[in-house]
Amino acid sequence: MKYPNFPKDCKSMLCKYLTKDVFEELKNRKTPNGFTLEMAINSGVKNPDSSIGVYAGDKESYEVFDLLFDPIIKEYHGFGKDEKHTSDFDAKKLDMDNPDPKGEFILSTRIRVGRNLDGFPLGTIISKEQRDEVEKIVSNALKSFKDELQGEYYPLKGMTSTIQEKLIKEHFLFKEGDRFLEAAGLNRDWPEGRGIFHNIDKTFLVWINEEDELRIISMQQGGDIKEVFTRLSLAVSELEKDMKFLKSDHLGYITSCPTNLGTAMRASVHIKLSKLSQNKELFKNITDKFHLQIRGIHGEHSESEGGIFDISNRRRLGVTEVECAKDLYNGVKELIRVEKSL
Ligand code: ADP
Ligand code: DAR
Repeated sequence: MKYPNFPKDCKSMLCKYLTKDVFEELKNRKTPNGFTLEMAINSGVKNPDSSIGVYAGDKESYEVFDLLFDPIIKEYHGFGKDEKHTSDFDAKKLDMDNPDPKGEFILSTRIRVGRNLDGFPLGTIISKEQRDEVEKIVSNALKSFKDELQGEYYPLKGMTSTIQEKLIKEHFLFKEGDRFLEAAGLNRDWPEGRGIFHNIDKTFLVWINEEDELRIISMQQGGDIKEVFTRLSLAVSELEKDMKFLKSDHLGYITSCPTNLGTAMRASVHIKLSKLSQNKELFKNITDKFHLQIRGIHGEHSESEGGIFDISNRRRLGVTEVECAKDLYNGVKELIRVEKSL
């Protein structure tokens, strides 16, 4: 393997931290599942416009390739290599009202966590047989869910393009063909082993074998962050009765992308900020101050439409689930206060 030929204007964390020395140290290492440095960095090599550019193949990747992952985790999460992550998913600790009780600004709220099964590699090097096994384990467990969480599993294989496009358009289903995931090996055997579970109201959903083996999602119209969080917390604890998730004392829940480690939680609102968004500097100052991330109306790598933005917590590791939700709440309160003042 040769040192990659990064373009001069490459700004990814891969370009920044894969120095020639780190490359020489890591280039011949392999994890117990056979994951190599070349596999870990392929997405960032093929897509030099990546923000991060690196994915893990298993829990061991974060130790075997620590010289590359540690500085990336430090820069993205502000989390040191000797720190320990702690979890707190207790909805009773969320002392918050609805930040937009009249529904003037927030169209909808969505909170998701990524999870991967203990005993399996991550999606980047999982075999087809293993991925099909993950689909079977998770979809079978979901079949027994009751009451508000009761629903049905819809495999992607055999789903009509009309239904697929409608679910994507309505923000319920993952998009296809993301070039970053493609180059990371996460789209292999597509659509085999992939699908979506959802309850009748589409307020509880589980994506199976997209970027992570599970994306567990709670979502609804309006801004009641606490209600969405409470439903998600219940769903995750129900799933934990039937399966063990990959985690470590140091990094919390293990995910394929290092940006999702720890809580693997992204708590977001679709919010209309037509005045504030005209002042890009002020908008960014507020989101930076409150550790928020701005995405477009169709999530990552999409644009906003009609002054509506996807605003979510940026910190996921070294903070608890309760703190992720509070990051969103505190930031949204300030964004609404400033929008009203303009
Ligand atoms: P993820 O959040 O799962 O990492 P994306 O950013 O691609 O992935 O978002 C996935 C889907 O969830 C997209 O269709 C996006 O529009 C939708 N979404 C995200 N936040 C919200 C929200 N607050 N309300 C409705 N849909 C949302
Ligand atoms: N697009 C990849 C991943 C960034 C974080 N988003 C995830 N994991 N979906 C990049 O390196 O830009």
